[in-house]
Amino acid sequence: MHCTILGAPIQAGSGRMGCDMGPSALRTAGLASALTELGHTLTDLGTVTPAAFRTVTHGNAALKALPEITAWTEALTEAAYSASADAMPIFLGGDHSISAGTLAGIARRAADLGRPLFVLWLDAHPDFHTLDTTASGNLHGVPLAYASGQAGFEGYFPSLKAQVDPKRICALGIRSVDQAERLALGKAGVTVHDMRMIDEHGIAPLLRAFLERVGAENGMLHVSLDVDFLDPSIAPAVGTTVPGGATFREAHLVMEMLHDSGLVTSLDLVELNPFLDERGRTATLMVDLTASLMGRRIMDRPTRSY
Ligand code: Z70
Ligand code: MN
Ligand code: MN
Repeated sequence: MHCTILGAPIQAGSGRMGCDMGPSALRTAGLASALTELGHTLTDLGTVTPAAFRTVTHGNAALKALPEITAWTEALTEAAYSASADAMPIFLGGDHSISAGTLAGIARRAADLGRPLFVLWLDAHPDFHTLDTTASGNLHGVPLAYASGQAGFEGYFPSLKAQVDPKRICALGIRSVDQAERLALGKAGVTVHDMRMIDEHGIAPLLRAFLERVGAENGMLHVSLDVDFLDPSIAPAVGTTVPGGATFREAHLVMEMLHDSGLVTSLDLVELNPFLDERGRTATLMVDLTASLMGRRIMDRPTRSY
């Protein structure tokens, strides 16, 4: 497979500093060689440049860095659209606000190709706030709501050329949800597999059911991997740790199943804050998980088709 790597060093969406070092840490942890060792070719397109900042005011006084995030979203939408023309783009955050742009661009690509776009959101949080409902004002809490066309972004974020159908989103690993998000997710019809579901059923059947849907519709699949999907004991380098996350084995299993499905067409690696890491272990884990998604395996086995 041919991959393109794009750095999106945004940190203003997380409300603290450090995520701007994420792309650098992922490269240092050996992302490129992990991919080439698996036989993939890649082009590192470097760092995306945000559009010019506009002065904007919004009634929600809690909002942080709105001009900066909208400027990045504008540039990332274009970058994601271009990068998905003939390769699998891998977007290096940066906090999760990068996905406002990556999803908007990929959705436009999918619309061009006439294929349905599915999204697997691997995160402790659903990031389904609107500009009106976020209480923290941290815009890494809104990308999924924006890209799936929820109301309240008009006039602030770039208008969407194509949106993600909320019914084609599966959020997995969720364990921190605000009340406004809970209501909006239900209303929009997003599939949310929270930690209780994972504990009751196991992660594999939940993912398999989703992959079967993607395969049945010949869908494209965008995977958005937030560091805090993982348990903080194995992934300390994140500003918003939530206990009870995915284990090392669950996370690798998800990635291996994604690889076997052959369905993944784009990937976000987000929320890595290298300032909070312990000797690069979280960056290394994120690279290892990417390698599993791209075909690294313990033993050869027959692939499963969906
Ligand atoms: C909370 C908020 C969030 C990521 C934390 C948390 C949002 N719902 N998103 N980490 N990636 O502040 O809106
Ligand atoms: Mn997130
Ligand atoms: Mn999160």
